[in-house]
Amino acid sequence: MVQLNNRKAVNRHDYKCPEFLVSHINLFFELDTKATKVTSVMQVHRQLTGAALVLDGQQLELLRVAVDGKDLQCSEYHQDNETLTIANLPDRCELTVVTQISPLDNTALEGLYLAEDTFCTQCEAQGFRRISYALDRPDVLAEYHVTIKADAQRYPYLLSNGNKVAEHIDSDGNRIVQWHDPFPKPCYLFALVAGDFDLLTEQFVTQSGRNVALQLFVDKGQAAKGQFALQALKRAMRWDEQRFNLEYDLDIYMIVAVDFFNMGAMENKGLNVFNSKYVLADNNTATDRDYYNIESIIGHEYFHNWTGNRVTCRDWFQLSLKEGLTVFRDQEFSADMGSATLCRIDAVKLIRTAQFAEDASPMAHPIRPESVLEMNNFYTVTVYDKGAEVIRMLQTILGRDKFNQGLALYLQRHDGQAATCDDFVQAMQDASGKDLSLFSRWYSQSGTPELTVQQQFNVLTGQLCLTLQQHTPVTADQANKHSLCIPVQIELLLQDGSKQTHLLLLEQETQQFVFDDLSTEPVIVWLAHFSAPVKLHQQNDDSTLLNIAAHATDGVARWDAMQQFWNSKVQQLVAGADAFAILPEQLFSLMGQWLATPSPDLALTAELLTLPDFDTLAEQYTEIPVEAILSALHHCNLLLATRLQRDVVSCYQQLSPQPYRYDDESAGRRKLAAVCLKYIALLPEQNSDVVIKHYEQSDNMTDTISALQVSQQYLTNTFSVLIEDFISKWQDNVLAMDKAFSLIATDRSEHVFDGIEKMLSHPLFSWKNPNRVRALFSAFSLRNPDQFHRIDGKGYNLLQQTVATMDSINPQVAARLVTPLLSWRRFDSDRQQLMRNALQILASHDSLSNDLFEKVNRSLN
Ligand code: B3K
Ligand code: ZN
Repeated sequence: MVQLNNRKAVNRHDYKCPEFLVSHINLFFELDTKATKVTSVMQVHRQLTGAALVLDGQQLELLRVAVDGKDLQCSEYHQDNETLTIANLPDRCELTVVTQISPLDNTALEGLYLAEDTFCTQCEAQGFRRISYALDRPDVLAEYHVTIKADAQRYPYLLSNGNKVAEHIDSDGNRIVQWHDPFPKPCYLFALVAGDFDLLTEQFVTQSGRNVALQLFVDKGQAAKGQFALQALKRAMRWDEQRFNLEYDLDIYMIVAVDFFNMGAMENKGLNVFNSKYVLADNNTATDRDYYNIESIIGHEYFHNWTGNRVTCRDWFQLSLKEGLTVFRDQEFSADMGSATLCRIDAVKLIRTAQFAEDASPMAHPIRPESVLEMNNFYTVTVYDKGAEVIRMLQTILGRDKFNQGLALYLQRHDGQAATCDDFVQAMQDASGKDLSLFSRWYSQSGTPELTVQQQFNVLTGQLCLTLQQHTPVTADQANKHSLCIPVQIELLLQDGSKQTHLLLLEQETQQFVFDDLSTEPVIVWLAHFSAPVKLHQQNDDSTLLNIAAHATDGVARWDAMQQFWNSKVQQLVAGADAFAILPEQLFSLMGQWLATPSPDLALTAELLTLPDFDTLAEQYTEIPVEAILSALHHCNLLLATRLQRDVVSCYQQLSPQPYRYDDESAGRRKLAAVCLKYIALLPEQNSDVVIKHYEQSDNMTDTISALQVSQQYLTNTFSVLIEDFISKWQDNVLAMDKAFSLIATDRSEHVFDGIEKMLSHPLFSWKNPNRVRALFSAFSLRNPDQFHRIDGKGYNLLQQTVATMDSINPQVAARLVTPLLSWRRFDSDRQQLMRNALQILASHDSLSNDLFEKVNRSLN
């Protein structure tokens, strides 16, 4: 344990088996907004002779403790702010603990809280200890019986995990419902919901012929908006059977949508709780992106039923065991449901921006962290998305069949258990017969490996020699780095039009790979499909990259070649080159062709025509040249708009809107139209009419938002008119208003500060609702580099004040919001000073949460 000002960080290597286990828990909830009484009756079994039982508990009022029915006196136990300790327990006993809590005052949204009028829980990672005293650790698995009592009229639905076993209304008008979950689970998977909802139902017949009742609970009046999510659930259930032979196990699967939620959703056994943003959708209010996210998150939580719930984590350091694997599974699901190319491009973008940035930040950590103060700080893009890349690399190395066998073995071996990442790799190794000891370093080493590749071709012998070299720069958390096992997929494009794909397994620092009998020197597509989460340094020149972008079979490789092309161009511009001089004619003619005859995958064409964003470009630099990148981006976009004017306009005209449907083809059409609209808006002539028409003719949220985004970026006056119209139309719809909040917060002009200020007094804004706060402030700090990184520090101050306000309300949200300030070392000295000042102000606050303390402290020291 490391002491940080009396705060206790926990280290992975300090894991100890539990001293006691709990086989059964009976919970009785008497719900009341301010004084909920929780009676917990646990069957406790000693594992270690002599040990005292130490239960976790926070912000609980203790009413009673009894052992085998006999009340304990105060002197027979010890209570502090975080624990309840009872010594001298028999080896087996029934322990009763009665506590009282106030859900109404729980603004942290951890434990039992009120989401407007709905009682709702969030227990992962350590929220259960805010409900009752418990062994709040994932390796203590118990069978739960839950009884809920609440006013029958106000709370027609009283839900918990598993199967409903009884329901009645007592003489006082209270509804009493009992639930039993036959699958032992850790307390982080416990859930309770009480409220009044509209209920959507469906049936699912599993592959073995069992009937499962599907129930989706949404706010009153919102039933029609739940249909898409419910159908997505059925698709996910079928897909998991077909792809991994995994079937659902209970007779009922419930999902509840609430508007107050700290993250996307939670996979509680049989009773998922979702942020309503990832459930509610119809064509008027949801964008194509919203539909995509809903399907993917519905899938993600469902897939956790096996990877997370049936087999859970031994300790929280193993989080990627369930999260990396489940993200991989949801990515595979999305790829099968729609455009696999677009899914992969999305995943790669996230790694290249947020994950690489995290590796370069003070919060750098391996996918299996080593030391943690606040667990909630480690639900990161590294644990989740790099974790998913590690799983994907395993599939690439082993092949899909062996990988599937490995997963089946892992689930069979550890069903009903709390496992480790090592257990997972072991199962993969045993099923495939491949030694994975070197590969497992991906779990313990943090940082972004850099790969330098070179090719040499001997015209006389037809021999191609590839030299690959790896190097992982030091990170904030780890000084020594080692070579990793990196699967490098390549595609050789030969001059006769034929293609070869090869998988190179780089296991040493430097390695050579030789290919014989080639008639001519091939063009090489490196790291095809982004086969490893690494930065690539390669020698391909402009013309080669544009050739790959034009001719590679794989859409991801084509897109990636364009990304590499623009990365190198922006570097040249930042170094002082002139855009007119460095953008080759080949580029304009290629982009012109794409506009003239877009490929059948219109969304891919849209991606090919779009420059990398600020964050992607910034990752090339140790010290990020903010103004130079923004200005390079602007110049390139402007030049493209001017040079491609005719093609853009005619492409846009061919994409005339059709009645809205959410499917791949029409979503691609809208995406390409939006890209064209952006270039049209950038043209020197006054093009606001086209944008206004796009807005006015729109019958769906996607086109509406495209018109708003484009005008907000390039046509300020038009934006003012359109956003006013949008707000008056949607002023009563929170999810649509979140989009307005984000648009206002990404205004590139200094008016953004007034805009944000004004929105803070909008009737729908609430500091207590994470969706509202994120819609304004994450949008501002993550997607408005012009104003966030202002050289006068106004952007940093705004974020600092927001984080300070949030920390006393909801520490988890505050700690997420602070992230962009942590990387102050990546900026010039003026900005460094300003960002550090902002962090120091935060550090000086008296009652900083552990969440914020850990991040600020890591960044400043
Ligand atoms: N397992 C939850 C995340 C819990 C976050 C706790 N701060 C959602 C998910 O990954 O599916
Ligand atoms: Zn998850």
